[in-house]
Amino acid sequence: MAAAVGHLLVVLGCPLGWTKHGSACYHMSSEKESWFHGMTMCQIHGSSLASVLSQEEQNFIVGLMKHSHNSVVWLGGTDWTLEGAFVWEPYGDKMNYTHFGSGEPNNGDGRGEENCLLIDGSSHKDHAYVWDDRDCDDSHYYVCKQMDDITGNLVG
Ligand SMILES: [Ca+2]
Ligand SMILES: [Ca+2]
Repeated sequence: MAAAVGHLLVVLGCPLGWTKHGSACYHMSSEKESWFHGMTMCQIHGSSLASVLSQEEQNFIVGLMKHSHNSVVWLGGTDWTLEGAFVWEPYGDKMNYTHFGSGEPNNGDGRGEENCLLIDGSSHKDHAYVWDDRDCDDSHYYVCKQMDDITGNLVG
């Protein structure tokens, strides 16, 4: 039994509580945090708030959200450096793939600034799991992504 478990861990290659997909491991939080505290918790665990680099990865993240029943989840994007220009933190990687909802990002549309990225699968966005910029201080569940290689974001 122990051998079987050991073999399983080697095959999956991710810490307990993380899910392997492609060359990365993902962890869905069990608590709501601000964007900043979510990023900090991911970094304590050797990861970052997740980037979503393709439709295929978007589909995977949506699957994780449905599995955990978390309909609104922080991702690792901000437009902190240049308003309206979202990048993947913490390295400022360019977003080639995006999945923003209609009219987003809108920077709050006059209700106060919105600089942090999330996926919204709630009724607020017709359960469409589209991206939206929100107030970074809001509390939401979040998803961490740990790359096999720390430069994975840059090459991947
Ligand atoms: Ca903004
Ligand atoms: Ca918005």
